[in-house]
Amino acid sequence: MARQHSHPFVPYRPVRYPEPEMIARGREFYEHMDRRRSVRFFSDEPVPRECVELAVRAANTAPSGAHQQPWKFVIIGDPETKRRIRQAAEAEERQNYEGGRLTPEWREALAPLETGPDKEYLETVPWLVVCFAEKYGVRPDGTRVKHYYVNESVGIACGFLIAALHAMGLSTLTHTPNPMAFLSEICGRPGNERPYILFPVGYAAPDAEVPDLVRKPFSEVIG
Ligand code: IYR
Repeated sequence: MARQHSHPFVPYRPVRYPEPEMIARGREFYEHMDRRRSVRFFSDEPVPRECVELAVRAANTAPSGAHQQPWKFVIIGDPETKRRIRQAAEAEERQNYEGGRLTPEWREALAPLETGPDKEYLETVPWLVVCFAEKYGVRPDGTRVKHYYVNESVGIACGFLIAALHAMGLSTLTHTPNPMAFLSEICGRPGNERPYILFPVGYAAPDAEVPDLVRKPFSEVIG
């Protein structure tokens, strides 16, 4: 008997593959993702805005609490805004690294990444994408809409964004300058939006290097 719905439903028939093809596709995708690395050395080579927009479209397909899609992505390409963001991020990071705001434990955890307060890449890259999380929605009459699972939802969307950029041969970094309230001001965002992650987007520099990190073995991530 047909299910009864009180809201519109449509058929959904995801593509199915024979088992060997499932495994081949799964392996290919895993190996593709395993080749992704966070990058801190970027080329200034231009990237079509369309690539960034496609990545945001991919992010916008993420599942979200009650399908509220509690995210906003601000795409920045003009040099003056990039410069302001770099200046503000570096001012905060100098207090972290040189003003003692990072705890010794935190410093120790970061040591292998050799990060520091200089964030040159924020100006080098052709694009910055700033993801904002909508803590709550706002109706046209100004009243608030409660949002559910905002962190989980926006985190998944950002994962999709990262995967989409990687699929296009682009690199990024999940940069979280701390604190990052300055992003709300520079991007002119309303009070219901909280800066979530700042993504520099571009090609990795031809001489880019990344820390020689090892991923946890499979056996260790299976609980
Ligand atoms: N936000 C700082 C520090 C930093 C923190 C973590 I956790 C990292 O994985 C990397 C950096 C910075 O951007 O340098």
